[in-house]
Amino acid sequence: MSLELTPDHLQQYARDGYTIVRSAYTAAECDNFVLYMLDVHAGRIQIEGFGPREPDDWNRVISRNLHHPLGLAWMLDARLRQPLQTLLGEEPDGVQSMYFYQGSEQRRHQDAFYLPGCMSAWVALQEVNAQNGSIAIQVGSHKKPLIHKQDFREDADGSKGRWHGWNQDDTFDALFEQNGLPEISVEAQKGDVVFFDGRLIHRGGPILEPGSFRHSWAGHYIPRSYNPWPYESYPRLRVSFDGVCRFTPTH
Ligand SMILES: O=C(O)CCC(=O)C(=O)O
Ligand SMILES: [Fe+2]
Repeated sequence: MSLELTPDHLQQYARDGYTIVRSAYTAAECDNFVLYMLDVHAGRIQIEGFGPREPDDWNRVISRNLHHPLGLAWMLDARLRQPLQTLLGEEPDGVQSMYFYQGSEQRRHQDAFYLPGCMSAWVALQEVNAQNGSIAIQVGSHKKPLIHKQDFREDADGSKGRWHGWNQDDTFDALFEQNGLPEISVEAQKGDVVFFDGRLIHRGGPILEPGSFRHSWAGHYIPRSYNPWPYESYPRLRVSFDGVCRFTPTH
């Protein structure tokens, strides 16, 4: 079983840098994940490295080298394999997942700045809207420049990167302005999945109802043959859809 990407999905992804597959997951699957993560949060389910947390700590859960079982199952869900392969042009490896209890209001960024080569599958586990914080994306920005870590560097010979001296968050706003493309809010229903290009500029939109829940989950994937990795002292775990784990070679 797989999620079907229609020609319209493929055209939109190529043109706009994202596409939405509606009702990809059942309500029961989403509810089950939410209950599990609330149980992990409260310590009713105990998993080493994942809680329990302080009652008011609803920060996102980021999994890179340590995955909890259900997050790993979602990251490697067989239905995602074919669409990711189509969009990446190659067999995907999962490199990260994030669980959001609440909207992030994260400032504008490109995921491929943090995880070069990546694309994302972002799933609404409940209705996501302006009240609980949608995600906002700059349509078509994946075809514009990508900010790289080395843009902030000054090399030994004194040569400076394009964004040297800038506050990192501010650079994405500056690039957003420079691109001059429209920004839209993505509103999603429970079970919808948004596939988006890692170069797309996006952010966690404002939350009109502070403290409200916005259960959602994102998986990040890279092509199997893709090796560049900017964090030289940190090996990166990558997991194939066959469940094979390996580390990206460090350079
Ligand atoms: O869900 C959000 O608020 C932000 C999501 C995001 O930045 C991502 O999935 O890469
Ligand atoms: Fe992101």
